[in-house]
Amino acid sequence: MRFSSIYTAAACLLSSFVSGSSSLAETAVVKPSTSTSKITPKVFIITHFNPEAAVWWNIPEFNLLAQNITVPGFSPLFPEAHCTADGSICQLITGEGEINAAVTLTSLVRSGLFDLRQTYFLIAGIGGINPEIGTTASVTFARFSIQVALQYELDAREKPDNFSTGYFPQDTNFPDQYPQSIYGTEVFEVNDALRQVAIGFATKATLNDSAAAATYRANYAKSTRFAAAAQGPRILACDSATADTYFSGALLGEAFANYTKLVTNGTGQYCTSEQEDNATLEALLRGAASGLLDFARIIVMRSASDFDFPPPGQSAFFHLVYAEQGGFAPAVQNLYRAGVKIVGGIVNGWDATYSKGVAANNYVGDIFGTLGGKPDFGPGSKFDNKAVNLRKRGPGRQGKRTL
Ligand SMILES: *[C@@H]1O[C@H](CO)[C@@H](O)[C@H](O)[C@H]1NC(C)=O
Ligand SMILES: *[C@@H]1O[C@H](CO)[C@@H](O)[C@H](O)[C@H]1NC(C)=O
Ligand SMILES: *[C@@H]1O[C@H](CO)[C@@H](O)[C@H](O)[C@H]1NC(C)=O
Ligand SMILES: *[C@@H]1O[C@H](CO)[C@@H](O)[C@H](O)[C@H]1NC(C)=O
Ligand SMILES: *[C@@H]1O[C@H](CO)[C@@H](O)[C@H](O)[C@H]1NC(C)=O
Ligand SMILES: *[C@H]1O[C@H](CO)[C@@H](O)[C@H](O)[C@H]1NC(C)=O
Repeated sequence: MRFSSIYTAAACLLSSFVSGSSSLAETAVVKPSTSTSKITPKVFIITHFNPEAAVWWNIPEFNLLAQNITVPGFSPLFPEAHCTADGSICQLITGEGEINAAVTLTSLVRSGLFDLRQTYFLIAGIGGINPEIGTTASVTFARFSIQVALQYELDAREKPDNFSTGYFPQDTNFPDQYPQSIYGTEVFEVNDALRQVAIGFATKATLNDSAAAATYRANYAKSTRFAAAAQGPRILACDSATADTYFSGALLGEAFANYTKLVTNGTGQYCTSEQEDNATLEALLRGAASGLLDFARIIVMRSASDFDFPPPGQSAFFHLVYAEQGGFAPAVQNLYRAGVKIVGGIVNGWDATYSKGVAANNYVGDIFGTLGGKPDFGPGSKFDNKAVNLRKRGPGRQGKRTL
């Protein structure tokens, strides 16, 4: 409430000047110095809806509910950032989906309430998991974040017979062709050295699981293709796909795995699906381009609440809508269990190590190279020149068919 009450006081002060009313005595208690002091978090935890956020509350390690800070532009459902009393650890809730994530993070970055230049951002959310790579209740750390549904789509009933899926990249005429219309949010790459640090910390956690999750994942043991799904939860390094559409089923899972490979030049390995990360990353990228934060201090952590495609012999519809997959509770729990090791590791090692940052040894940024450097994904030189041209051409479909 600290900042919101200051705003209220400032608004009173202003209106008293305007109206000539006599409420100055009340507002005089506000110390001017407080109104310019910014919260300087060491770690900002980014969650997306209430269950992901609440798992961090009332924990023994720190109290995120010591300060609630109203941030203009946050979701009407989640208007406040939550911080420890000293402001060293904060949390926000974006609201779900790409639009909520982009607007909330943009509002945070531009609020003027926080100094984020040294802040580590820990994206801590649940997602679907590719059963070829892992299982429910696992905690994954992405290097690439891919906006997979930013493609053309035909309902599969109307697709040409030679298409493997109804999705095909924009300005192409067949699935698996490199997209010829680039919006700039297709791929983000985060600091891999920091990812390894985060994985090192997370590995110290004892992961939670549930009997229901164990029962459901046993269904995947019927196929060797899904050996990873049948094992218990783990910490995994693999990439994350963003789409507003909550897709499910073997064919879309495979189509988006193919697309992830395509746009990362074979480097990215699709393992989790979620609805926010690319939007969060785009907002942070623009903040970094304005010098407001360090894009090399972002960790993309997603735990697995459900499988994105069904076990052998089960329909995609039943799997999505009716099956008791059992992964939600342990996945949410594991965001905290793995995440708190990361937060603690960064905060405890702040002076010696983390205040300085973790030097990246890979390309860090977006597909345009906005922050400098050349993307190490995408078909190299072909992409490097084209992206710039496409960007200059203006947004959206205007550039279509003229390439
Ligand atoms: C912050 O908000 C939470 C509810 O979201 C509440 O439980 C807590 O008491 C609030 N903290 C303060 C300091 O007002
Ligand atoms: C796929 O089928 C469509 C429609 O019949 C045809 O126009 C196109 O050339 C085919 N593409 C390939 C790569 O075979
Ligand atoms: C998982 O977490 C739940 C809720 O906190 C707890 O009841 C359960 O005992 C935990 N199970 C394991 C295996 O850690
Ligand atoms: C994914 O790519 C493989 C290899 O190119 C292809 O055989 C398969 O049909 C694709 N799957 C989908 C659903 O597009
Ligand atoms: C993309 O992959 C090819 C080989 O698969 C490689 O020659 C090329 O340099 C890669 N491009 C980038 C930008 O990494
Ligand atoms: C979204 O983020 C993922 C990584 O989290 C990245 O692989 C992907 O390219 C991003 N997609 C878009 C459209 O930004």
